Amino acid sequence: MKSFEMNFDGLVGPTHNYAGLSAGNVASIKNAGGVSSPKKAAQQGLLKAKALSDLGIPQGILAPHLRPDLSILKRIGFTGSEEQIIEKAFKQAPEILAACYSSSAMWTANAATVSPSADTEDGKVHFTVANLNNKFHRSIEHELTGKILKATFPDKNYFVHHSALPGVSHFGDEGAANHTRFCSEYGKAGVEFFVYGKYGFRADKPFPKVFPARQTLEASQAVARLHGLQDQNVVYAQQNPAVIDAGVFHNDVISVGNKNVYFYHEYALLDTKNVLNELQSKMGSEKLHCIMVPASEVSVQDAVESYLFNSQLISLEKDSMAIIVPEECRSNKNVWNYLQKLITADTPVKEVKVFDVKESMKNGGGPACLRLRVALTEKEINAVNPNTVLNDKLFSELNSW
Ligand code: SUG
Repeated sequence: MKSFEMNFDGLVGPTHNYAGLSAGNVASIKNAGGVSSPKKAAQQGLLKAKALSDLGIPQGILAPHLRPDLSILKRIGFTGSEEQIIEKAFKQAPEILAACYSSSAMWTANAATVSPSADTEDGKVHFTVANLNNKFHRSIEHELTGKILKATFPDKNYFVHHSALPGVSHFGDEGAANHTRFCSEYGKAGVEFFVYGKYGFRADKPFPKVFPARQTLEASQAVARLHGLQDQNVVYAQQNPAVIDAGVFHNDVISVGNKNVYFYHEYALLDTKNVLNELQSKMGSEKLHCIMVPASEVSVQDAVESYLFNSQLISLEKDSMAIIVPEECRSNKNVWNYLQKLITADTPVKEVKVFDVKESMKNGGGPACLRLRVALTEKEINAVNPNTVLNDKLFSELNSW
């Protein structure tokens, strides 16, 4: 049976802004108070999504959330008409109001963790919506995100939806940004790779000291349990706490995988050698191409500034891949030189495609942050809500809107 990887990009909402809400995310803090253009942001995101769809990669769009989130403002004691609530919050708690205006649901890599039907015990596609509990403005996303995902994947014969894990730091869960899947074909059983920043219940284990680790091992294990994954198809790895302290707040800022390719920075993980061995042994006869980017060529700082690893690795023809990178990779000399070398080296990555997603980048969201990957069989893809599928008509409707 045919299988696909479909990307669901978040449509940027009309309140997209730079409020400096994400400590540990260098771009968010650096650009706090800057002037945003929600319109440009939405158009940049749509252009990227449309270009991928034109390359033959199925593409969906997830709706933005209603903002400001008045229900939260009511819950914390603001009363009156909508205008009065906003006015009072603006006077008494402008930081909280800013958080309630955030368009952060656009980064759908944080919407959920998804396990394709080939990996799960019951043969259905499983979604666990991420609690995003490390940041207030993101912790208010999961309820509506869950509803959007249910409306996008409504057929219970194929899709199972789990609600967010308990909303405390012990179970901090940031969804697909800390999850990669390796496989030979999207429709065949693969190895699900969960990267966590710290242990939720073990203070004696390593953890970052400057910035928060948003994902715990226990959260990743809970997701694997909920999805009915087999131990022999799962690998857990701890992210290097030093890179979190250098601004790598999600694993997708320091590594990315697709099919049988793992593209990662030398310092991404804590115990690289053992992790790679485990990945290869669980992949069985399928050879995993591990492309390690050495710190001598691209520093962690280069990676954080350029978002080289927040790229999308997409499969074009058999065994050939393209890497979708943000403009910032072209303006960083070390990164650009590295990319030129990469596409001529003996790896499946043969092409670089550059996209301008600056509006999102200024909040620390690159091409890969804007998309949720869902591997689907032909039957499952036919069960996706057709109104969410990006085609010429939806593209032009959304652009004119
Ligand atoms: O959670 N930025 C987001 C960026 C998310 C990026 N996602 C992935 N790496 N997958 C975050 O830090 C900034 C909002 C502000 O400052 O206004 C923000 O939420």
